[in-house]
Amino acid sequence: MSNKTALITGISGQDGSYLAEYLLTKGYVVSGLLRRNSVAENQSYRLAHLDHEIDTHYADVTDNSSLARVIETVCPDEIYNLAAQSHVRVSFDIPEFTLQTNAAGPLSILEILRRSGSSARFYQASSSEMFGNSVDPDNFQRETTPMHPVSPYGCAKLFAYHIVRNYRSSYGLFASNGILFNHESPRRGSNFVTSKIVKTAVEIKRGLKSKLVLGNIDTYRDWGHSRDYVKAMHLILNHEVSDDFVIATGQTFTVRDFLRATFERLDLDYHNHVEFDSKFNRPTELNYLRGDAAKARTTLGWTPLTTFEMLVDEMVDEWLAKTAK
Ligand code: F7E
Repeated sequence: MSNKTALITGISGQDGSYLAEYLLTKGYVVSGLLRRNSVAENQSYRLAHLDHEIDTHYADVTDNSSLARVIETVCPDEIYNLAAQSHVRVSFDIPEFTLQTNAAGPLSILEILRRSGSSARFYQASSSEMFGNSVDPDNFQRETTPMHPVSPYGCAKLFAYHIVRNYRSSYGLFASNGILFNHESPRRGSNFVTSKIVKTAVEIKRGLKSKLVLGNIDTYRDWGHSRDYVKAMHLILNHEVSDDFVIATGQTFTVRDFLRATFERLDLDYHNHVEFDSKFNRPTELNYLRGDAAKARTTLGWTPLTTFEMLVDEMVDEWLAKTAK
């Protein structure tokens, strides 16, 4: 068992909650940053079951003095920067906020570490959105694939990715990027497409709704499970050297495939319920994602355990249980 201390920014999110659980099983002391929110429950519902096991601090990655205070207080061995404005379409509506949080935020943490001489290891939640519509000739994206983001979210994440590499080479910080492809779970926010589909399909099954309104359902995504992906984050920070790794399943499916699988699981035909609204489209769309995680597999020994079908089943079962009378 470890006696290390981890600090997780974004601990109240999907990945933050799974990572906190995982690190606790490894014996870590776990602390996290919480942003102030007018509805406190929105900040804590994913963490309620860990209430007495973790330590949370009000702070914000856009508020440098609060970051410095928490880092000084917690004195972490490992920092996982999961805090972000994580919605790609919303990043077109609030591009400056997205940049402040997703790009300037990680830079602030790196600067605090550099100036204080801290030896904390730093993990940056980089994203497959950084690739944009760039694909290798064999139809995969990997660490060496050129990155040409197509959203403010992707552009901000690309800055963070590069500044991590820059602080690693310029100052010798242990700072690593996990380039994570889409990853879902029953804890996924309901404005992301998988969770929106599952939640609404279950409500249709229960007679609470009759239709599901979506945008472009012909894009391809490589969907894994958050629970598998947080293990990769830990392996990345516990590798001998800091480095960058693609984390993905290597399988790709369309949104339509996810829709069909979910509705079939509930004995429904999606054609009878799905409508299109262009308000869910993005000004530019990322059409195709399929990640090659060979480097993580061979270097870190990481492999995903959850298949597409298992993911759909788990999400559907959870929403059925939540809405059971
Ligand atoms: O969209 C299409 C949409 O919002 C997936 C984030 O975790 O993964 C995520 O970003 C696809 C897109 O995820 C709706 O146009 C259709 O093609 O679930 P999403 P995302 O944009 O891929 C990456 C790796 C991240 O880093 C991000 O933080 O589904 N789509 N209709 C829709 N999407 C949404 N949200 N809502 C719809 O109604």
